[in-house]
Amino acid sequence: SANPQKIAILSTYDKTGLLDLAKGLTKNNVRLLGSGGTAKLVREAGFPVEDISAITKAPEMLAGRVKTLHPVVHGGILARNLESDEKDLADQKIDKVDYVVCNLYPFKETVSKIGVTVPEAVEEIDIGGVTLIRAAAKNHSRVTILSDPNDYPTFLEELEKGDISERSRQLYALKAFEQTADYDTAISGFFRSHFAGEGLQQMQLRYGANPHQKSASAFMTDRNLPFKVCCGAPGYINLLDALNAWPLVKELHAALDTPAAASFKHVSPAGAAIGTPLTHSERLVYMVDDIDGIDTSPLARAYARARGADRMSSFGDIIALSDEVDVPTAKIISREVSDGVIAPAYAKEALEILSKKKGGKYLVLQIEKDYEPSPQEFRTVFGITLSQHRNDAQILPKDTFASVITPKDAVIPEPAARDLTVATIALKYTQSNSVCYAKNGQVVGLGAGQQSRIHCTRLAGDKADNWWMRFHDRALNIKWKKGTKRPDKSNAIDMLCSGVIPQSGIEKEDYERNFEEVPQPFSQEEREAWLAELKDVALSSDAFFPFIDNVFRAGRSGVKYIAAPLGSQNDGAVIETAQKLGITFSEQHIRLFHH
Ligand code: 93A
Repeated sequence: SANPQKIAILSTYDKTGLLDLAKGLTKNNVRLLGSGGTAKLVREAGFPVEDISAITKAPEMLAGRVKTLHPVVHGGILARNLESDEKDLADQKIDKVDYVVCNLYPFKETVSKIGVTVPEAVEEIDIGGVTLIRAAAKNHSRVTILSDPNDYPTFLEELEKGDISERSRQLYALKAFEQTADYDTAISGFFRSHFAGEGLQQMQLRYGANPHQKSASAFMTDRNLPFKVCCGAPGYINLLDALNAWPLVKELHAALDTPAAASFKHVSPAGAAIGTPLTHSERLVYMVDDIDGIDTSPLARAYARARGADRMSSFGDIIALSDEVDVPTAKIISREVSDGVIAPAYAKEALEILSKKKGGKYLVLQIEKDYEPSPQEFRTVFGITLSQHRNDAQILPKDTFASVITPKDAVIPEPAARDLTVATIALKYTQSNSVCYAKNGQVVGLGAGQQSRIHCTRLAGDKADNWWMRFHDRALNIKWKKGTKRPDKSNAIDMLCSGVIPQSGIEKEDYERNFEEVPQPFSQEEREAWLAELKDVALSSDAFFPFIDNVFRAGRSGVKYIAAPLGSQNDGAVIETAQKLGITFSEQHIRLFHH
């Protein structure tokens, strides 16, 4: 007929608003068909409704597992206004369905209960309802899908005025697919936690960022995790560190063709380096003078440098190593306070050394060397999903520092290009704002996570100064009291070198008991004279310098090369200041904020 009676299928678990809806539909001359419980409720309220089983001529079966799964139902929903579809319906005596009202068994609520079994959860997996919703949403050009009781009133208002607009049908269809996607995510999450195997596709973590943030995990939906746990059990922050540190060293090795290492804390590097040869005093300052085989292990040297840059910050680090871990590297790690290491491979003997650390609880992760994450990344913050293309920009010495701005025609020498590369790649994995000073193939000062750029530049500069003071004869020749531990030595050296020696009381006693012979504090003159020897430092900034103060501060810590993005109103003044200080300034074309 030209204007047949419209048909609605009702099948709801949550029966909120159902009777008002039935009333409105009936008033608008819509024929109602309902699944068992839904039809019963509507009928008992006095509205005309037929059982779906009466239409399908098939009873609900398998204790409700099959209620609405039938060609009469789905043919009626999925049919288009096409001649061929109309013919199929006529042949099978099927009426077109215009409205589908459905919401699903409460799977999420069920699995959130403590101690729920797999069979209990499985019974709550809605199949027929999801099929109703998906079929109606697919055919939204003709059919309206109401999957949220909150939408009933506006739906009825629109129905009163005539029919449901295309725009509304689209929005209802969108909501429907968001709901079924969310529903399936909950099911796959439950199955993953029960069937995937711990440590393969997913891993339970003791807690999140803090011990009271229980229920924490790491997982992938499309493959197994690209790392395995060889020893220990990772925490949430361990993984944040490891999964930032690994790409840093991978990238550093690729860019400079030398084994690389990083020492991470709180999701920023404390140090990062490639394995350039070590001088005698570097071995002393980095406390690796007695490590056998370090001369023939670039990886061990890289970690010695990464750990040595800022020993205070590296205390309890997560280490990333670009290559198979050898015995010299494992030996350095074994006697430092550290939380864990991530590397693509471990020599047997090296793994044995690491597995004994921390009473056998030291975290050892092995990562697939060739693992590439998908280009789009997602996170949620305060319930909102943020998505972005991963920062897969490549930092290479040849193209990134090619644009020397001042002095005109200056060429950046190879060691400086190397150091700028180290600094810039380190920044790519450092919480912003960030500024990094580098020399000898390693970070020597890094300022991370400061809201003000000059504070980064100062913090990093002060760290570079402190690093350099540690090479002063007085720091190298400290007479330690026997039995002084490495962290206590590092702390005392830090106080001496940064000039914060306690003047009195028990704090002074605490400082002095480390020494056989208490070293003289550095005078202002001694300090200035020694710092004047710090030269040829490279500096990189993750974004442009807004003011010239940054260049002044850099100049005070021996900076000779700067790579930074341009784009500030003060670019001209920044470049001019570099020029006046004899600093080579090159444009680093990519901004590198990281959070
Ligand atoms: O077990 S089911 O997956 N099999 C079905 O064929 C089916 N059709 C609808 N569950 C099915 N439903 C669901 O039943 C709906 O999604 C709704 O949540 C519930 C409504 O059942 P009743 O009308 O008997 O209260």
